[in-house]
Amino acid sequence: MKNNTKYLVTAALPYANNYIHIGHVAGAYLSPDIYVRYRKLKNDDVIFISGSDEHGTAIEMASIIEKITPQEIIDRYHFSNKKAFEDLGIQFDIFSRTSSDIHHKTAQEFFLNLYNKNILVKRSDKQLYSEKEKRFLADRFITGTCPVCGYEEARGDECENCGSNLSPSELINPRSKITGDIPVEKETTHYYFPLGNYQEKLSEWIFSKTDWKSNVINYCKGWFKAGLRDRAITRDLDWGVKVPVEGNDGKVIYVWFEAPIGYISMTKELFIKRNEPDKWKEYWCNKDSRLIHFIGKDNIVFHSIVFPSMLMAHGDFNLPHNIPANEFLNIGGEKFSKSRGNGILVKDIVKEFEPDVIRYTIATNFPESKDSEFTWKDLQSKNNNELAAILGNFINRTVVFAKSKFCNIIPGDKSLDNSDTEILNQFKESAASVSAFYDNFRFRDALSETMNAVRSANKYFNDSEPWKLIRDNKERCEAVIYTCLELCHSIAVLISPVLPFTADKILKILNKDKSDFNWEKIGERVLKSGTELGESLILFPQIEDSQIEKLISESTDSTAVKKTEMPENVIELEDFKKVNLKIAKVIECEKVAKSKKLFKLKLKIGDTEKQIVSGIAEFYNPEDLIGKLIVVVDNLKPSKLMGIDSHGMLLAAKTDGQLKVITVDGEINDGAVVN
Ligand code: B3M
Ligand code: ZN
Repeated sequence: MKNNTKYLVTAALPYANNYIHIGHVAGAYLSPDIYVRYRKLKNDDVIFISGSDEHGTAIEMASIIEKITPQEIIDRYHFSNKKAFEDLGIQFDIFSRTSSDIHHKTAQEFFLNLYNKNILVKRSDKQLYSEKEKRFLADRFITGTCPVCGYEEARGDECENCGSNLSPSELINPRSKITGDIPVEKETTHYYFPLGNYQEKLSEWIFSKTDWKSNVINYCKGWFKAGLRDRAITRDLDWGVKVPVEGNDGKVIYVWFEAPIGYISMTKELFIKRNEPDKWKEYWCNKDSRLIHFIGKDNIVFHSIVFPSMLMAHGDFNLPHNIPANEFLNIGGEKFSKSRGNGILVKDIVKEFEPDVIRYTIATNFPESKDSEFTWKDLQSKNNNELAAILGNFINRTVVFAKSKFCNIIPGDKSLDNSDTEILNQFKESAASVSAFYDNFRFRDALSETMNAVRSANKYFNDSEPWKLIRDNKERCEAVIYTCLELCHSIAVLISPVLPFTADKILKILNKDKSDFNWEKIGERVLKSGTELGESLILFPQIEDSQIEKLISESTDSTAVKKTEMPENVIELEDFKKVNLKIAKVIECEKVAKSKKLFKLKLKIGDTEKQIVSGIAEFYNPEDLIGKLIVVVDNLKPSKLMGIDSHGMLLAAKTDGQLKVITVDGEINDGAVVN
């Protein structure tokens, strides 16, 4: 019989537009896997759900760039990522996909539930449209300058540089990501979810959570302070879940609305496969079931604000019990980002190292409260100095002793004394404190407490001096080695959430089945004197400097290769000559009403005057700029920003988080050409 409380653990659904890298693993996959393995050892009723997120502009974009169909893209990455997770021992109960029929149906039913209750708002407004491509440029189809930090490659949905959530209309100098086309505004109709209506209920709910991580709470506070606004939940796109209301051809449900519903559809799918088609409801609807979302920090708003408000609006499902979001794992100081391609891919690293060594290195560096770093050197040192020197050493010295002095048979337990029961009891205490850490999502602390227990086993071995006892007191020696073998079993259980492959190897070495493989048996006596042990093996072979140096040089090389292979960054002189850069004098400058970021400037460029709108208002007072000579792109296609015409763009550079307008000294006349 399982314990009563049900746990529904989810890991963010990775987009099937790229390969999973270890930054993802550290953010959203390894901690839930550890957590679920721990829960299972505690005999808890737990299921672990994830799958590929296969819609949205991320997928369509990848298909356009690679000139293949979205279906080919998702098939490639879904199956590859599924295997990568398996290779790393991330053991989902189901890893499905949002392109499945059951997901389309579930997402449409969810949408209709809100639609039929008149919760959704239908509204027409102007959105960016590319006449060249004959499509609305939603989310990642549009790029432009971030109004918050000035990063020029910000996406329509998010700035990867500063993390701001954006909408396409906020981008400065928007252009098509695919063709560079400057979009026009065109009327379109969409459904909106009235997020603002849920602010009060949401904030009450979130602030009642005393055990949530502070990064999640603080993030939400920021959103509440800014005020929640209606969010469009449909898009003019081909690829996705069709809007299930008549008269909406060519429209799909926004990926961030339907993807989290994937957690529900995948739970349904799991229980259909298990021939218990209604059982999913027990996990989603029973009041005492616990829904726990593991995510990286970039997904906080969708899991703590948007999805919960959807669940509130729907009414049938539980709200999340906890959302233990992680920060980012960095390599060489850079955020792991699949879109920037600087990660170490799981499918590659599992060819180099045993999965448990990778898991251990990531787990000791979990970015639980702040960003953390992964290095090859650290992986080597964690393997050689911790896994091999502490854990491997204890198992090895015990079984080698048993083999050479007791013919590989578990020796007698007749002369157990206080010191033996003490160490076994100490393991029970360790198990209790590791439990408390896991219960509170403190994985790093859980792991260091685990390793401390293994250290204490080594100390017990040393203090007992079995190499002396074998001469002076054979029966005591038997009891000590018997106890050490029991500790090996306890260690196998204790480490198994983090090191599942090693745990299996230890059981093999002990020639022990899984009948006592649960948390309660830590510190208990489960072995029988007189039974034969299995074959011993070295659990953690040394990782040599040469192997690490090779990897370090390969990672530097591959960055170099990437840089030179980046054709989109290289332009011909002819291309540059297309840009008319001119010196301009600022004659007027004022803030654009209702905008925090925009200035309207009047410029004198030789004999002409022109107006531009620029996102620099957070960094200057209008009077700072009047009279200054600046550099502008004179032949930029006119655009409208907050309804105001802009006939060019001024040049500015970002330094120490400040945007500085490029100015020149007075020896140059306005109107002069820059080249
Ligand atoms: N696919 C975001 C990502 O891969 C997104 C998560 C969805 S969870 C419902 O970063
Ligand atoms: Zn930004």
